[in-house]
Formats: sequence, structure tokens, C-alpha cells
Amino acid sequence: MLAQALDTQATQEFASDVRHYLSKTPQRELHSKYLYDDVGTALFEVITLLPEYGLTRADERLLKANADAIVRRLPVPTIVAELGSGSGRKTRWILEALAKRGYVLYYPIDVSASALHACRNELGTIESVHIVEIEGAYIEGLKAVTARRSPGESLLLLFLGSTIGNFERGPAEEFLREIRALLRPDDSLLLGTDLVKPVEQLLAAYDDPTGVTAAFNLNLLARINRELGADFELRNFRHEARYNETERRIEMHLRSETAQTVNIPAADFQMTLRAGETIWTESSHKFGLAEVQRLARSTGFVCVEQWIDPEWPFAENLLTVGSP
Ligand code: AVI
Repeated sequence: MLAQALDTQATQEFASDVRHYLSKTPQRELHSKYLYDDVGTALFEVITLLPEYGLTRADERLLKANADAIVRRLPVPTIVAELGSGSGRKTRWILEALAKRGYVLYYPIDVSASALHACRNELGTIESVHIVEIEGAYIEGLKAVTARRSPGESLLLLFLGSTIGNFERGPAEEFLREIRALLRPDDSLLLGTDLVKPVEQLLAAYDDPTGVTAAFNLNLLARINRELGADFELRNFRHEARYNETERRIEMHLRSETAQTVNIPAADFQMTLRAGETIWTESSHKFGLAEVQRLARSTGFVCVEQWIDPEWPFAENLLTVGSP
């Protein structure tokens, strides 16, 4: 009964967000968090395997190569929480390195129950690691973790995979400040950031020739059809990835190939798209190393070390809680 009520609430929120973002002028939008239903999550997993998309492999390589160095910087005992754990694959290296020092408590935080399930399957067998899943949004999940911990325990918070890049720059700062406000002086944040790189490389990563990213993007319309009873004709839309030089970000759009009217009954919404008009579905910001250091400072952290992948420009940034 409770699960059903929560489901209804989630659907209502989805409907109201869809209506709000699609009504924006002059650029219609959809919020990128809705890309990740079960189909979208599975498609994203495939994206991480694409030769053109080096981001996830760079993140994993860095964690594997530097887990011991990262852990050496952390006090004993340290518990671990992760925002948006996903399958948990790349977290293994950090947990294994920490487990060499003793018992480790790990809180994966994710809105997706299936991601948490995959995470337990992936990491549940590491000796000395105890997993407590937190199903929920980032900040609420982090609050639940900080409310449970004992006085002497410091916290390592993981925010990997450059998910911070999917926030607009202003909201990214606000989000880091919110996190900072929940942390204590001995805590740290390991933040993964994809770095600025040649435009051709970025465009290939976000518009791969096999069409997996296109399917990932189009699935958002399919999801609105499935969950809100809409009548998007998917074949009338085309995936587009653009690089915005000024903002240093990839923008994903869905271009309407014809003039068309779409009905979304559960959102009580109808719209007419012009031929060539686009719906902006995601931004993926790219960073500079000094920019991350500044971002850390401006949000109450100190960036104490940055590890950079030599193959695919990506940085793992260790931020400690700065003195106020
Ligand atoms: C999850 N996030 C960091 C990915 C990115 O690269 O911005 C999402 C993604 N969108 C298209 N491809 C991958």
C-alpha cells in the first residue's frame, strides 16, 4: 500500500516536471534525471562499455591505481557513503583498500532499487565490508547516513563518474555547499570530474556510431509514453549532441524532424513542435583542474590532491572539509 502511494507520488512529480520543463520558452527541456528508468539505466551501462565513451573506464582506472594512496589520506575509522552508487563496480577498489585496515561500513545511496540490488551483488562478497543500502535522493540519503554514525567515525563520501557535470554550474556549487553543511571536520569527498578535451572526442562519446546514446536519449520520450500515456512518435525525433564552447559542456537534444503535436494525458499537456525544434535533455559539463580547486574552495572544501588519467582526461579530486 505504502509502495503504491510512493509510486503514485513519484508519477505525479514526473508528470508535473514534464509539463513544467516542456513548457519552457524559447527552449523546451526535460530533466536529465528522468533518463534513468530501468531501460535508461541498462542503456547507460552499455554506454560505459563503448570505445568512444572513455569516461567510466578512466574513472575506474584511476580508482584502481590510486585506491591505496587515497585511503592513506583518510583517518581510522572511516565509513563510506556513495551518492548514486549505480552498480558499484568502481567502488570495489576503494572498499578493498579500506578493508585492509579493518571493518568497513558502506552506504550506497541511490533512488533505484535495482541499482542497489546490483551493487550488493557486485560488492557483497568483499571480506570485512558491511553494506547498508539507502534508497532515496542524494541529500536525504546523506542525512540518513550522517544521522546514524557514531562520534569518532569519519566519513568518505564518493561522488564519482562526473555526475556533478550533469548539474548546471550554479546548482553544482549549491549542491556541494549542501553536502559540506552535512559533513564534519575529518570528513572528505572524492569527486570525479571529466576534464575538457578535444571537441571531436566529446562529440563521438555522446553520439556514438552504434546509436546507443541515441537510444538512451530517445528512451526518455518512450518513458513518457509508458508512464504518462503520451503519444510521442519516436521515429519523428533524432538524437543530437552539441558542444557549447562557452559553457564547456555537451548538450543532448532531441530534434523534432517534422511539425507535430504531442499529447501527454497524465500531465494534462499538449504541445505542438515546429519542424527542427529541439527538446534539451541533458548537459554534461567538462572541467579544468584549477576550476575544480576553485569550486572546492568556494563551497567550503580544500582540494588536497588530484589524480589524472593519462589516456582520457579525467580527474579524481580528494576534497577535505576546510576550516570555516
Ligand atoms: C552519468 N553522466 C555522468 C553521463 C555523462 O557523461 O554526462 C551521462 C551520459 N549521457 C550521455 N552519455 C552519458
